[in-house]
Amino acid sequence: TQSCNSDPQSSSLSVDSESLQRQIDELSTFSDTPAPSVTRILYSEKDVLARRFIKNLMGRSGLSVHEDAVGNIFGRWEGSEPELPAVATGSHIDAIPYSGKYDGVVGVLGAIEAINVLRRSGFEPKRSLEVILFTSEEPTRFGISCLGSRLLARSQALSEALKKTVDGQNISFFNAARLAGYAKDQEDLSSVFMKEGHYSAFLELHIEQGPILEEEGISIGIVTAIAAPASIKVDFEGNGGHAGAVLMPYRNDAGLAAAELALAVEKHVLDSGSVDTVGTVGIMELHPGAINSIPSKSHVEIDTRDIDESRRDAVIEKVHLSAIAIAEKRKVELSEFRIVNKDPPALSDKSVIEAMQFASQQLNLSHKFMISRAYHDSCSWPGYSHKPEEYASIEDIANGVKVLAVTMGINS
Ligand code: HGY
Ligand code: MN
Ligand code: MN
Ligand code: MN
Repeated sequence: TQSCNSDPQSSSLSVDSESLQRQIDELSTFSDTPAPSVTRILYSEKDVLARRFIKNLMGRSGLSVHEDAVGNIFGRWEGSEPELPAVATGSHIDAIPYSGKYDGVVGVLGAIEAINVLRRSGFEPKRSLEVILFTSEEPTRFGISCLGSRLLARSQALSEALKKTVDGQNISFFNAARLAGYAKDQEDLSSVFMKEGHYSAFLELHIEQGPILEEEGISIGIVTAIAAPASIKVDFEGNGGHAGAVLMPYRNDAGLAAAELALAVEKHVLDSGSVDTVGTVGIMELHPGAINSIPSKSHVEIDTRDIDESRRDAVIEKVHLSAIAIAEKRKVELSEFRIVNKDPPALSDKSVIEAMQFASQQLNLSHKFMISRAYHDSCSWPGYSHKPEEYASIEDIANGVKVLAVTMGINS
């Protein structure tokens, strides 16, 4: 709903690109690996410092800040009609091992700057505007992606599962959260659950993480849908043994079962016949991990996605059958085949798509409707992401901030 006197005038919007770039660079220094790589794992010391940096910026932008029991952080600009559902925007600042400095970060720092842009333009929101930093969008530490936002979306299943969840060092989710200053003395996460209708709209500014906008010279990608992601954990167990003494006919090698399963994933994905089906084995661990010991255990994690949910589910089913067949053939035990998440594709709301399109037109920015193949998206080069070479120009980021500011203005 637009009303002339409260709409931000797109011609008068100015992004402080220099400060924004400085903030992106500074945030990237909170990392457990050397520059240009960024590694920022949930609830680590660097994550806590980075969160403090963000809360400080939110405060300086006049937002009132609060955190929930898992560390989702909310910065609120109260509207003139605060009882109306707010318009929210935000993203994540956790970074997978050896990644870059823009993924997620642009959607948090850019959102704070969009608030600054709106304030400088003299805009006064009717609905409240909120900037959200979501806890653990990346699955790195506890194996589940979008942890904070799933809880906000009232995932009872996740809330229960977290009571038994540990990281690779056997640190429980709740101990890790407490060390970071969250989940004080409660294991009940229902306080995180968001009331239905709490927000009227949610927007996210994100680098594209793919090559299309760069190749086509387009400023803004308007995401109409996000591909359906799924992840699976698999364990095989065999007898192990001495790499010299156990002769080949007597082996049941859990490592080779894992290797064969990885190739099966690739085969089933390619057999789908669509380039939109993708599958990756990004984790493969062998136990005990010695050159002269036959692997007695292997652990594989599979990420598979598609814009077509049923086609992706067919791949999952075939991978499961392959895991069973491989275990039988190699006489190892398939001790775990666990689907961690199997999400449907997400569709952007029509009103938000239209607002983003209107904003891009007002700002004279070229734009294109796109599907996000990563869980999120906007403009990067040359499509690198989840690695140190990830890059987006500050001009493109600033254009994204303007589109975000105008879209929030329209929606508030
Ligand atoms: O994996 C994803 O798509 C997201 O970047 N976490
Ligand atoms: Mn990511
Ligand atoms: Mn991201
Ligand atoms: Mn396992």
